[in-house]
Amino acid sequence: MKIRLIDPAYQHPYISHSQKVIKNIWFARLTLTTLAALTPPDIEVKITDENVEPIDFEEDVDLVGVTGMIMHAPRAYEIAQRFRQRGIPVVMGGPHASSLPLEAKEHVDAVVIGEAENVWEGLIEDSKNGSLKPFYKAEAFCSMEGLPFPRLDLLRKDAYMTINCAQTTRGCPHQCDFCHVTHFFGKTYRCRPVDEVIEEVKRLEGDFLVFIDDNIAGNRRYAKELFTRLKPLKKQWASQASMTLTRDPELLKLAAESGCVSLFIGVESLSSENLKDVNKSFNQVHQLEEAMKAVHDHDIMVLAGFIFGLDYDDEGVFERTLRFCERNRIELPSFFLLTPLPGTALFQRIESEGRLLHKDWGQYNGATVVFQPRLMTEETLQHGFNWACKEGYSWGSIFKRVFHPQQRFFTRVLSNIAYRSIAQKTPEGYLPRLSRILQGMNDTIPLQNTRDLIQRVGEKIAEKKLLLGQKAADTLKLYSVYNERLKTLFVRLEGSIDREGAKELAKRLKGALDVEIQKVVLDFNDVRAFSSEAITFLSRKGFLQTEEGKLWVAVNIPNIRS
Ligand code: B12
Ligand code: SF4
Repeated sequence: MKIRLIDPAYQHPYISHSQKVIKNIWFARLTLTTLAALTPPDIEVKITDENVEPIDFEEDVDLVGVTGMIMHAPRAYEIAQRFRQRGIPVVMGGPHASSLPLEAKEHVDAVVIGEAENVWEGLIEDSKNGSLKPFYKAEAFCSMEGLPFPRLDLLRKDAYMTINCAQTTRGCPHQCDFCHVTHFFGKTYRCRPVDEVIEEVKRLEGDFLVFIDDNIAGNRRYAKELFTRLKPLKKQWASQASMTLTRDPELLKLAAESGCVSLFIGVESLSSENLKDVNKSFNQVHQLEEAMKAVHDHDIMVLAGFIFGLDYDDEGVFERTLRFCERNRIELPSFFLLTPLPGTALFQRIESEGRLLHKDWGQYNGATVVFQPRLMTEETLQHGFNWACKEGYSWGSIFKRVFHPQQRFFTRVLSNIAYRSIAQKTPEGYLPRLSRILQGMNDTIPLQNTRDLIQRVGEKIAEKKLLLGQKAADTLKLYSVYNERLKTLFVRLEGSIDREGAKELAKRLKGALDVEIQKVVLDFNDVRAFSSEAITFLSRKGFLQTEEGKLWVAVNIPNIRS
């Protein structure tokens, strides 16, 4: 019996990679090499990664297996159709088929839902007997003990940056709403026996490998043991980890000592509201800069992932994020558009809110807007994203990010050049007009004078002044979001406000005036102390009114202009 396993290429004018880019930065997933390793030895099994070689649709085979993420679905279905036209049965598995098995079944003969380890041999037997079942789903997750080593020998070694990939764990202890991993693996986080991983790594040629785990440090005890055992092998490795890794100095040190040279870390957003909204509050915004520094201090390169289009993102998010990357010298920023993947909590929510634009899976590629964002239009989100991709890999931005005292300067520069070649293909995008203005509306205004402040008690302003020794904040913080759909700027104020602060606020609001802004909502609820001059000034301007006993007011443009 002959089996051909196929990884479909994503065909897209600017997202698909050229052979040269694949050779510079790409590695093959372990999907098909793992399936091949699970195939009984008496069966001839071959792999085609369409990203690096064409598919032979005329090949004489008995069974075709196709994999695919969501965006690969249309191409996977086309491939299946070509083989089925010749009467060759096709089976499909992987993230897409596992999330939407009924849809997949319309295009193939059999669908494997979830992991293949416990069903693949049985499926092959059924195929031999001409009795393929429509669906195969293992009753439980497979054991991580005794997994066969992936058949890396079946890959075209010269086509990739490396074929040296291994997996130490499956799943993730976290459950971010947008992520497919927890949907696929449930709440499990399973670790392979360290001995087996070490044996596999020892067999890899060369001194560099990629651990394709979703979160290599999800179990700190396991990770510490693994890193300790890796040290004597003197390999260099790259992987993915959640930010929690950066909070354990011993773990980070061990990672570096065991050869970790780069980590993909999902930072996702600089807004704690966004992180909370997608169940990722364990990324703590106030610790982000420290976390990036901790990784750099260990000579580990940071590939930081950011998502645009989350519900609290306004037009300022693109520039704010890019400047964060430059300030923190993030070697390789990766920008993605929020993409509701079927099966995830995010998909359910966005679909139930009627915000999905379509279900053309080929466009669910992380670079195309496929849903209605909350605070901006689809067009603004797409343009802002395109702008960030291009601007992030402009020479100016690269220059700001790559110069720092850590080692691996040339690796940093070369990988930026490779990423730049991808980013350059992104269509032109513009920075939303309000972006810069919003930076000024998200700022801290220092207080000139903390004497004579009048304390705010509950919803009212107390008559008495702050008593000696009582503390008032010495800054006024502005937290602003612009809702492009409502054409309204919401400004939440926090801290204390004196006359100078009030004047500065008025100045910035005036500067923020844009034909598009129809309304400004100032929220004074978190202002703890006012100077009497500030109250007079704000009241005279019409900014400060109590409405239903609350200290907030909606200000229309003409009021601000005057
Ligand atoms: C390595 C990796 C990458 C590499 C891939 C390099 C490459 N050559 O493609 C990089 C980092 C570049 C990458 C990029 C992207 N990735 Co990725 N990636 C992974 C990761 C971490 C590991 C893949 C892997 O090797 N797994 C190990 C193998 C053994 O597991 P498996 O693939 O699931 O296969 C098992 C079963 O699914 C089943 N199976 C799978 N296929 C088939 C087929 C048949 C016939 C059968 C019988 C069984 C079967 O059997 C296998 C053994 O049990 C996965 C997460 C994960 N844990 O799988 C995400 C993952 C696959 N990626 C994902 C995404 C979204 C992307 C991007 C679209 C991100 C983006 N927005 O840009 C891009 C797309 C890249 C592209 N153009 O193809 C999502 C897919 C979700 C979805 N529903 O589509 C995942 C699940 C991660 C996530 N957080 O949600 N990725
Ligand atoms: S930490 Fe990363 S891998 Fe884990 S659930 Fe969140 S996004 Fe997915």
